[in-house]
Amino acid sequence: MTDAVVDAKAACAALHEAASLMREDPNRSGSLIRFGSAGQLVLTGDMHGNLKNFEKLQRFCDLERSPGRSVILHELVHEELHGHDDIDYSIDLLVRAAQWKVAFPDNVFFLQSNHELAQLRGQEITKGGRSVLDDFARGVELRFGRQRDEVLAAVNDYIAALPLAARTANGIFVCHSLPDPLLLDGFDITLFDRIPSEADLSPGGPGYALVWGRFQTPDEVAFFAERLGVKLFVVGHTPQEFGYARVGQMLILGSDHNHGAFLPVDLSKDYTPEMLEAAVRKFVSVA
Ligand SMILES: [Mn+2]
Repeated sequence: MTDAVVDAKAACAALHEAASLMREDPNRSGSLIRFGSAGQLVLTGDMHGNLKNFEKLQRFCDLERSPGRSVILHELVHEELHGHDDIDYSIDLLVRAAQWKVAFPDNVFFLQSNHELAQLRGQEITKGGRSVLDDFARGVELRFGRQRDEVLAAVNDYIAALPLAARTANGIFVCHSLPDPLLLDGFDITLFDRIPSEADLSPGGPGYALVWGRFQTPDEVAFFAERLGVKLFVVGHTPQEFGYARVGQMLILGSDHNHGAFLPVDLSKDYTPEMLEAAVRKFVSVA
């Protein structure tokens, strides 16, 4: 079993430091991070507190010895709970991911997701009849006791600093999801040129639509790719029982369970959707 982070001061420091690194990221403009055409970029889907897959990802990335490799993570919070007494300890993953960012600021990146955004906005999501906000706060309280509120505030600082998307020189656009089909046409793509406002991230706003959308067809994905001038999308959000699925030019990854997957992308290579799909790796293949 992995050691939890129990020092509230250290946890808050890591979250705040990760937040300032994200705000000051030299690769960032507005709410978009840009990657050039050198090195490898490792993409993931929803993690939802899965420390086991996170540790495998850290071993695979081996950033100590692989300065040319970068990794993008999203939707780290709100673990799926099974029994009534099950505790959401996804704060552990969030803090450890923040510490990873602090250790490798030029290699570790995060994106906004609907669960992180719901945590920031205090917006209830019910999973299996339970309140994810209450469950998360309970886990934070069990870990940090009376420092609970300080840690929750640091979590909010971290979430507020998250960029919305990443774009690579070889035409891959990475975000948590895409807007619902009916919103693709009128979607305000200048969103990516600015730091998202509160309105952008509220219901009816484009940032909100981006992280909550689902059910696009291959034609709708192609239409949106054309609007953004990209070739491929890599997203998470829609649960993937077998780790991934491809919808035309969009690959959906799920990284939060034993059949979870991730995707190492060679930034110097030109990918077809089929090549991208063939590059998917399962966490079970990582020792
Ligand atoms: Mn999601």
